[in-house]
Amino acid sequence: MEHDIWDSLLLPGASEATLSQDLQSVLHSVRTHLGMDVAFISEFDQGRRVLRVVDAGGSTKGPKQGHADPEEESYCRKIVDHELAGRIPDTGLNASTRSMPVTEDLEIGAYLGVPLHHASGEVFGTFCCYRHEPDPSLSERDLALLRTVADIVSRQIEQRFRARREENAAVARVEGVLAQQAVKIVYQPIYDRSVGRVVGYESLARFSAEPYRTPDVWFSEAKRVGAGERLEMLAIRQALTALEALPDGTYLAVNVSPVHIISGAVARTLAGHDASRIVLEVTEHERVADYAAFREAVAPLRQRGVRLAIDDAGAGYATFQHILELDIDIIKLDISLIRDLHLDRRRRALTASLIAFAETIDAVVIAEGVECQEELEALWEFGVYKTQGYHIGRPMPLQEALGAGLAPS
Ligand code: G
Ligand code: MN
Repeated sequence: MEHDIWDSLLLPGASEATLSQDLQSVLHSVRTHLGMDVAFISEFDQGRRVLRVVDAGGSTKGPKQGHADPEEESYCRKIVDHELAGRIPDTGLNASTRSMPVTEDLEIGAYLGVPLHHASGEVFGTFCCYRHEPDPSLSERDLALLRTVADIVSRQIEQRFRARREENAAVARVEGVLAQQAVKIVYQPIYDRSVGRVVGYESLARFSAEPYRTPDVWFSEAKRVGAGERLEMLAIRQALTALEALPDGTYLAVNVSPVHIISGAVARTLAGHDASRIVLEVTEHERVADYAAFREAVAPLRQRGVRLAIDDAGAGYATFQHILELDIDIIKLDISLIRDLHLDRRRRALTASLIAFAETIDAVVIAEGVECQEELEALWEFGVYKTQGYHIGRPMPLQEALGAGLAPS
């Protein structure tokens, strides 16, 4: 099995260091139950039999974790190959163990050992214990017990390996995207009917890497493997490259997670850009653990002219906490509120409330996800003239977005 996975699962401080502890406690129970001196789990690795987890009851005499011997000279290999029985009550009475150097080296008097299998049936190591003195009472029942425990342990190890392999694959996928900068940015226009033109563009990340996955899947995977900040900053850096090309009087909106504002990463990424043309969209899905810290981090940005928008307002998961806690410039009404607005009294009622709320706190309202003329007109009736959505313009590559003639009827 993979070397590095073993290391990462067993290393103290690793997220799953408990595998070592779990196995250690199983070894301890079995060893004391059977009256043995040493119990261990071994792995066959490139011709060697490596002791991955050892319990010797604190005795300094036993082999240490990591101890390796040539596979061919080990009891483990011979047991797996059926050259040795799994139960050896007295190694001095057994013709092959008597002549093996390891018998003397490790002072093995009595021995019990069984293979560890993958789910596929393939053997990857052994579960063994031994005693310095012979033990004529060692029975087939003892061996059967060891076999049962070994099966449980095999499954446990395999499950942890699978989880770690998946995590490693996720890390590799995300690192691949970061290394290749495989993020494309599309720009979706925000049209303001009251001035009759596009006033801003929301930048949205798109990932071409295989297998195709939506941006939210990429961002949440990156977050899971601890690369959330790097991926978000990559997307923002890429988005910012368009700022110069965008028409005068328009702004660029970027999506950010509050944690990266708090960490200072956003401020560093925005440095050197015209802050007055940047809007930070903070979604309501992402909790802010510490609003005071957020306000503190965002204050210098706002002083430089950056505007703050609350994204997805009115969505099911929105708690309104951001709107209540933060000094915001823009409220973006979520697509779920806009959908069939013209047909739905409840949606209109909540929209009206949010608009009234926005007026009270001097925030601008933008409606997102407008997909048809009826929704657009329903918004106009509320006096919401800043709109975004497929009906106005799809997210597009920069050149296309710049060239799009947008004049909704
Ligand atoms: O959470 P946020 O508002 O940042 O996400 C915007 C997402 O919604 C983008 O992925 C964008 O492509 C998508 N989007 C933009 N306009 C529309 C629309 O009119 N309809 C739908 N279904 N999706 C939209
Ligand atoms: Mn957004």
